Amino acid sequence: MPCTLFIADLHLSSGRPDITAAFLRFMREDAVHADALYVLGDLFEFSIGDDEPSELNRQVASAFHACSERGTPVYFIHGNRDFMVGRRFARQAGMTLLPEQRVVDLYGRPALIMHGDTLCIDDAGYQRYRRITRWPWLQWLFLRLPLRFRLNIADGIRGKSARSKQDKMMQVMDVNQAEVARQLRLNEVDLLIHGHTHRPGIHDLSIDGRPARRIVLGDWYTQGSVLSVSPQGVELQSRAFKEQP
Ligand code: LP5
Ligand code: MN
Repeated sequence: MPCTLFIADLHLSSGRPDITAAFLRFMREDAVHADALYVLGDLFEFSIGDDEPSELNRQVASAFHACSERGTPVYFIHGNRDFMVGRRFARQAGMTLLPEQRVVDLYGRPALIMHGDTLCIDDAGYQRYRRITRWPWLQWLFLRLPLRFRLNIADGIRGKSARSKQDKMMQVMDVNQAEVARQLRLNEVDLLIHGHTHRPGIHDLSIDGRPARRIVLGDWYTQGSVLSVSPQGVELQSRAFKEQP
């Protein structure tokens, strides 16, 4: 049966080989049979530039490349943790970098896809930080720093972010419903697919009296989370991690 797959928030890192193994298995066993694979951000725990020599980056690029070679195109939207993934990695992975949001056609039904962090507009501190770190000249400068410096800066931001999250209410870190409705109206769609909040679910909404749907992908901390969309409908699936021998 034809299907299009969506994943997000894998947070791949060298410290979690179990997640990497589950991801590579998903690429070999599932992704290659799909019409397309969309990665909606936070594939990596963090990224400090494509020039980082890492075995993990090489493995991921090669898995994506093999998938697209076998006929399944791979599309990537940046998350708040891997927005420094650039054109060089995309080329190595044979994947297409998409802008931060995009309307795609899913078997005749248009859907708006994004990472989801831009919907969390009540998190003012984060939105300010986000705007600053997207300045092209700041990224240009950052990429010219030695890798060790960049790693230190990333560690600093990660620490500050983790501390500031402790003081934020869960509601502030979730999507703003008015912003969800605004985006659905603006893009003239009734389906929104995103990740980021790590609160998987399928939410049926009513926008101006018309039915709409918001699908949230789950993270890959304890199991895989995959959205499969086919002409028959949508299914939010999980993939158990294999027991370590
Ligand atoms: O991802 P999650 O759920 O843990 O938290 C996010 C928000 N936090 C972040 C920070 C990232 O996790 C850090 C990733 C590091 C990437 C590499 C750095 C490359 C830098 C390149 C610069 C050009 O996204 C968190 C949200 C939460 O989601 C829920 O939505 O609340 O946001 C914060 O906690 C942010 C704080 O509110 C503010 C942090 C200020 C940091 C100040 C650093 C100054 C910038 C300097 C730039 C060089
Ligand atoms: Mn995120």
